[in-house]
Parts: sequence; C-alpha cells; structure tokens
Amino acid sequence: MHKSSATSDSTELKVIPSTCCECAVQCGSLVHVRDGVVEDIKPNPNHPLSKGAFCIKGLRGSTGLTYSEQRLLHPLRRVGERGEGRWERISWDEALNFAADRCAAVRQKSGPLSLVGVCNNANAGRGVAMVMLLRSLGSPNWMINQDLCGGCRAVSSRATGLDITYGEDIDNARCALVVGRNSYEADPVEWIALKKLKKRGGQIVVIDPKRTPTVGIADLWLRPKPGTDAAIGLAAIRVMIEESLYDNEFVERFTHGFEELRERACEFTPERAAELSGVPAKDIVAATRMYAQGPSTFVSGHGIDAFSAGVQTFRAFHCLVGISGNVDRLGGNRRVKKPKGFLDTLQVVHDPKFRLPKEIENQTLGADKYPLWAGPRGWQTACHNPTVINAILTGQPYPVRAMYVSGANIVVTYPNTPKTVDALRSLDFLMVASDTMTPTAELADIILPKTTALEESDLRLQPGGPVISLRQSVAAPRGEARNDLEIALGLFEKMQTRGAVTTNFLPWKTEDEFIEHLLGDSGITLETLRRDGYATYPYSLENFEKFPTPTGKVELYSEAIARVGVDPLPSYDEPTRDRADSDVKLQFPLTLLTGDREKTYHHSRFRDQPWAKKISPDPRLLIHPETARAMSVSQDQWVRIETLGARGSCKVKVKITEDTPEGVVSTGMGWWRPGSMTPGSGAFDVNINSVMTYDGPWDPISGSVDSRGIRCRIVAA
Ligand SMILES: Nc1nc2c(c(=O)[nH]1)N[C@H]1C(S)=C(S)[C@@H](COP(=O)(O)OP(=O)(O)OC[C@H]3O[C@@H](n4cnc5c(=O)[nH]c(N)nc54)[C@H](O)[C@@H]3O)O[C@H]1N2
Ligand SMILES: Nc1nc2c(c(=O)[nH]1)N[C@H]1C(S)=C(S)[C@@H](COP(=O)(O)OP(=O)(O)OC[C@H]3O[C@@H](n4cnc5c(=O)[nH]c(N)nc54)[C@H](O)[C@@H]3O)O[C@H]1N2
Ligand code: SF4
Ligand SMILES: [Mo]
Repeated sequence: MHKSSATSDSTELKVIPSTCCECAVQCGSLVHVRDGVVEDIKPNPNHPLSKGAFCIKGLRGSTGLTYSEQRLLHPLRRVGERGEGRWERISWDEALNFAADRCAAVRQKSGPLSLVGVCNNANAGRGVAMVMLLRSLGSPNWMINQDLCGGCRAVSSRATGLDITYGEDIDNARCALVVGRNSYEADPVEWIALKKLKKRGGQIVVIDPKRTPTVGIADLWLRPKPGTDAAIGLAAIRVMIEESLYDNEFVERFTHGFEELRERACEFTPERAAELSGVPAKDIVAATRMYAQGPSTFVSGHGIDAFSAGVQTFRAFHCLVGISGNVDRLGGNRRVKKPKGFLDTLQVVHDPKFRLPKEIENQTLGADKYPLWAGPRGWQTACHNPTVINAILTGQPYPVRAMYVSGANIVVTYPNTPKTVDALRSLDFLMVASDTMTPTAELADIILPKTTALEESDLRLQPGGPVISLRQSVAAPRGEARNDLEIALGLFEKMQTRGAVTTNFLPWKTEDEFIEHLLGDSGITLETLRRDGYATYPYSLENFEKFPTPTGKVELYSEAIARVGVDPLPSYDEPTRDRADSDVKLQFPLTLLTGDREKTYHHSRFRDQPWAKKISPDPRLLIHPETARAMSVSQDQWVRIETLGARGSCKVKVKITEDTPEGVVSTGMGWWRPGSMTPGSGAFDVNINSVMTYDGPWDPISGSVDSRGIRCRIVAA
C-alpha cells in the first residue's frame, strides 16, 4: 500500500464508502484516505451485493496503478516514427489543439464517419462520454469489446425478452446450473454464494469441459466438447417438456412460440445430444431433472459466449430458463429492475435526445450485417469491430482515418494482434488516453494521461443487489490526469472552434452532473450515495406484465431474430473446427481454449505490478498428461501455440494437468511484458491474440468470432 509522509499519523484518517471498479463485479469498498492519499482499501461488509467479498485486485490493483512510478502524468506527443517510443511532453492545450487539428482535417477530407472511438463498453459513464463525443463530431462509429465478452448473452437475453443478466439469485436457489463459468477466478461474490448454496444442501450442476473449482463442489459435472452446449440445452428442453417438468401456466400466459420450440427440441434426443457433445445421455437427463426441481438459477459465463454460435447457444439455455418457471422468482433468475425515474447508461445511449439522424446511424460499420448488434437497433449501438478494422485497412465501405482509444488495450485484447497493429499504424491520427503506457498507447500520436478508478466518479446499477453503487473520486488526480468526460469536453471545444462539430451531445460539465442525470427523479440523491456508497430501492418479483419483445412475451421463437433472416429458434451449429478438412485436422490436432481468468490480473491490467508478477509470472498452457506425452512436451517447458492462418505465434509455459480434457489445451489472455524491449512490449510474444483471427466465421447475430474451441498445434519454443 502506498504510504504518505511521516506526518501522516497526526492527520485524520477518512474512511470513504465506495465501489471497486477493477472488474465487473463492483464490490462495495471502504477506501482509507489520509492527506488526500489512499492508504488502504478494504471490503465494505454492509454492501448489499458483495457483502464483504473482495479480491486481491481490489485490495492492491487500484493503489498499485494510481501510485505507480510508471503512471502517465502528462500529455505526450510522438516524435520520430510510430511505435519508436520517443515522446515529448506537451501541455494539455497543445495536445488538444494538435488532436483537434488532425481530427478536423480528417473530418474535412474523409467525412465525419471516418472518425472512430474505442472504449470497453457504455455500461459506464466513461463509455458514454466516448459515444457522445463521437456523435457530437457527427460519427456513429465506436467500438466496444463486448463481442469478445458478454455480448451473445446480452443479445439473446434481449431477443428473448428475459432481461436477466446479473439477476442470478443464488442465495435463495435450491439448485444452480453453472454453464461455462469459472466463478472462483472471475467473481468472488458468486463463488461465496455457490459455496453457501452447497453448504445448505442445495445442488450444483456444472457444464464445462474443464475441471474448475466449482466442479469440486458440484453434484453433477457435464463435460462437453467445446462449443457443443447448444445440443445439451436443446435436449434439456426436450426432456423438460416430455417429462412435463416445465411451468405450464407461465408458458401459456407469458411465452411466445412454445409449439415451435417443442418441435425444434424434439430433434435433440439426449442420445443425439450425447453424440454431438460427448456428454452421456443419462447425465443430460439427470441434469435436467435437478434443474427442474427449482427454484433454480442459471449461472452463465464466457465459456458459451464470444464464439461464432454464441447467441443461439445462449438462446437454448435462455429458453430452458423461460419454460422452467424460474423467471423473476425467488431463487431463480431475476429480471433487471431499476428505481422509478432512474436511467442506466444504455438508456442514455439509446435516448432519442442524444441521437444522430437515422440515415447516419444506419451507416454504423456493421449495422447492415448485424442489425441486432451494431448501429441504431443494436444492443449498445456500437460497431462490428472487424468491419472497422477492415475499413481502416481497405477504405471499404468507406474510409476510417482517425481513432481515439480510451479504457481499452486493443493491441492485446482484440484477436489478431498483427492485423490490429497494421490497422493502427496506417491511421492518419491515433490518440490514446491511458493511465500507463500500454502496447496500444505505444502506437499513438498523442497520449493523454487518464485518471484511475480512485480519481473518478461513476454510478453503477447492480441488478443482483438490487442496488445502485457509487464509485467516488477519493483522491485528486495525480499529475495532469483528466477523466474521460473532461477529455471529451476538451476535444469537443477545440473541434467547435474549428467548425468541426455536428451537434452538442455533451450537456454535462462534470462527472457529478452526469451522475445526477442518471439519478433523475429516482429520489436517490448523490448525498446519500456519498455517505453510504450505495442505495437500495424497492423491488418486487414476478414482473411479467410486459416483456420488451415485439409480442410483449418471452419469445422462445424470436420475431426480432426472424426479421433479420436468422433462425428464430435456438439451433445447434457444428463447431467451426469440425468443419475443417482432414489435412488441416492433421496439421492442427488440438483444440485451443483461451481466456482462463487469474485472480491477479484483469485482462491486460496490472501486468507491471510486482505483487501480481510474483504470484503469476508467466502465461501458462494447461495440457492433459496424455496429450503432453503425445506432443512430447514436459512440465514448465516453453512452447509456441500456432493456429491455422495466423501470422503470429504465442509463447506459453506448459502446465500438465488433468483439469483440461485430452486433446484440449487452455490458456489465459491479456499477457504482455511492460517495460520489455520486445516489439509491442511482448504483445507479439506472449499474447494469445497474436494467434487468433478476427476474420470470422462470425456469429450471424452478434458478429462474435471464436475466442475458443479453435484448432491449434504446439511446437517447442
Ligand atoms: N480475476 C479476473 N476476474 C475476471 C476477469 C479477469 O480478467 N480477471 N474478467 C472479467 C470479465 S470481463 C469476464 S468476461 C469474466 C469471464 O469469466 P468467466 O465467465 O468465468 O469466463 P472464462 O474463465 O473465460 O470461462 C469460463 C469457463 O468456460 C469454460 N469453457 C470454455 N469453453 C467452453 C464451452 O465450449 N462450453 C462450456 N460449457 N464451457 C466452456 C472454461 O473452461 C472456463 O472454465 O471474468 C470477469 N472476471
Ligand atoms: N483471446 C481472447 N481475447 C479476449 C478475451 C478472451 O477470453 N480471449 N476476453 C475478452 C473480454 S471478456 C474482455 S472484457 C476484453 C477486455 O479488453 P480491454 O477492455 O481492452 O482490457 P483491459 O485490460 O481490462 O482494459 C484496458 C485498459 O482500460 C483501462 N481501464 C479499464 N477500466 C478502467 C476504469 O475503470 N477507469 C479507467 N480510468 N481506466 C480503466 C485500463 O487502464 C486498461 O489499460 O478482452 C477480450 N479479449
Ligand atoms: S472482484 Fe475484486 S476486482 Fe472485482 S470488484 Fe470485487 S474486489 Fe474489485
Ligand atoms: Mo469480459
């Protein structure tokens, strides 16, 4: 922990209730501040959602970053070639003027649509600042990383009308169905709740090719071949219907397309699903019966998201939830509810007050192919990322020439690092806002120093609480760091003086004003939030009045998906890797899973922090002993992963374990080597995305690529 000066004992210690924002769990925190310096961060036992749960990233990550010697404290301008690493310190005014000159020139020459923004999503205020800046400049183009994250779940939840993401009521459940989720590493709140469920005699069913800690406390473990879960979901629906285990009344009153779903599910006998997935038919039947004896909650993760059949796979499970009687009931999956009068950030993004004309928004890159994902009718209205990257490189369907990245490290986290880097290098102008130097920032023309989570304020709706939580700015920004809203306002102003704006969609002058906008008429005040760190609100279950679908019902048969010309019923698609010809199968005999989470890291973050490097110094490749023998690799050996068609390779250290099945190898994500002299600071060396493709096949609804379940081989490094 960072210690302030020797006089600190004599000054008053302030304990400020806030929210940890180092990952999406958003645990309640108590931040200890003395003399304006954060001394310590502890869990807040009173927080209704996290109830005192916390993790090492929350304890050490934000202070490690905020007080890091590597922290970016001043605006920098590139001198020399892009990526050469030579910078000059400039003032904010110079930086913003330089950026505005470049952006205005690009806008003049190639049009407003040639400007693009990148953030991780608009679930946070800083994402909204990015969207509104771009819209103000006349561009609907901004990128999020949700196609690589929870996007398939979100689109399925929306199409089905369930709206249950983050509504898992494990605390009151009798059974939890955990599909593609490693709660132990990814979410301490969920993990504690699962252990409690087990302790009170509840049941846990896990569907996962890998043995996770949850498998250790499970009653039943289904171990599918990667990417085959939709077959299991559909067979479970069939069993539930055949054995009359579904909720007849709910189905009749509140669902649409039950007959069609029944017919589709009929095609998936447990025996057929067993053939497709490798999971014994009797286990699929047993799992369905366990789940059907509710109340049961469906806990899902990245394991069935972010791949080319992600939406339909999620649809299979969402339809199972939909007919099971576990929707918005105690111990089931609660629907998202907000306090009356409160706006969440996505409502702001969709608010007609802040929109560009339809004919402009319809040109959002990717909106033509993925209208339920990208553009005006899409979930967040963002772009389809690979379409943007191709537009940068080819000028088709129109040129994209200037980019502003904030809150994402896309050289490391987007698939196909060499291609991402080529695209960024070819831009006329690249500006990156960041708290530390990253492989993405290294390629910028201008780097802006950004505040960290301890120096910013934001609001978060947490449906699982349900609770609204405040992240408080507890320390003054170090150096000249500014928050995303300030940066957006600063650039907007400079563009305005150059006559290069379309409309002003940034009415908020401070983060607090934006927070007040979200709080709206809810009756919850910033004062209360500052005092407690959170606010609860009244909530009632069984909200079945109107589901947000064309029919107003839970759509087992999705009218919205039908309208975009995709199968409106959940379907099973053969995994991409099985479609390869025999020659390719011989050359790339293994199946690669990526994205293993580690407690020490959040994606590419904290990679330079000593405490994290001590616990986890190197990227690992999990491999079964038999497979290791067949591939002649030994424990702790460095190997290179190669995949079909990838330009790069990725070096990882072998870890032999029976946790991963034979023929399947599994590794993490987000690796790079801060401060190393290698190109891209290790982004081409130890980063799994240097061997991934972003070029499809794409999920027909969300446009997601396969982030796992792909063919690979390993060779000695
Ligand atoms: N410590 C830490 N926590 C994090 C993060 C972090 O970086 N670090 N990141 C956060 C973010 S943004 C996300 S999206 C989440 C991700 O966290 P999770 O949702 O838990 O995702 P993963 O760990 O990628 O994968 C979960 C499980 O899916 C399994 N899996 C792989 N392929 C398949 C398949 O085909 N079928 C099934 N059924 N399972 C499969 C894997 O074996 C793994 O056990 O974690 C969040 N929490
Ligand atoms: N191959 C493969 N690729 C993947 C994945 C995978 O499993 N496999 N996982 C995908 C997933 S699930 C995700 S979510 C993405 C993550 O992708 P990214 O969002 O790009 O990854 P991060 O490293 O979390 O964040 C990048 C930067 O954002 C800044 N930042 C993040 N949060 C805050 C904040 O609260 N305040 C401020 N000021 N700055 C912040 C950090 O400083 C960090 O440098 O990667 C995806 N990429
Ligand atoms: S799980 Fe850890 S990193 Fe995520 S919000 Fe909680 S304390 Fe912070
Ligand atoms: Mo994610």
